[in-house]
Amino acid sequence: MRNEIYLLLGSNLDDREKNLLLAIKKINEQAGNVLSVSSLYITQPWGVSDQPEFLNQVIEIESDYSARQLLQKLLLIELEIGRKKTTRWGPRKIDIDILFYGNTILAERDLAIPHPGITDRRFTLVPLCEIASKFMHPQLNKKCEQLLRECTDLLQVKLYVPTDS
Ligand code: PH2
Ligand code: MG
Ligand code: MG
Repeated sequence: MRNEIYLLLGSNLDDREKNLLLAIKKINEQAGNVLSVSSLYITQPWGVSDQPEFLNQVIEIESDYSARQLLQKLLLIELEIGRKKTTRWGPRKIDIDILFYGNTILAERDLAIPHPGITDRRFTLVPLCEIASKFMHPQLNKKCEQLLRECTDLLQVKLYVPTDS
């Protein structure tokens, strides 16, 4: 059952590409079926500029878990990959954020869906639009492609071309 769950993956420590690949593998094993994946993007750090560039990617999954159960699974996967406690917006080996859970709207202390940062983050909107440009933001009632056109964030987002290994 496709329920249009979109996740943002990010990494800016150690082997970033490997961290994202491992996250996708673990998500597919433990959280839900991975249905599609965007390209990888090299993105300028947002929020705290004095840190390494990120690799970001958006994926779509389907899952029988509720949004809250899914959050628990994703936090566990972050820990397994070796995420340490860090400062807000600081560097991290892996970050897995729920962007959309279908048309679900949730505003709780530890879980807000849709993710409140989507509209002002080019590093999220560019990979998101690659696989979900027609998806409608359930609170703003605008398609992702429109959110990208209206986004005023100027931080660079460049397609990442993986080297053979
Ligand atoms: N994540 C953050 C803070 N800043 N910047 C970029 N470019 N990409 C991220 O994934 C990112 C960030 C905290 O989650
Ligand atoms: Mg994040
Ligand atoms: Mg996070």
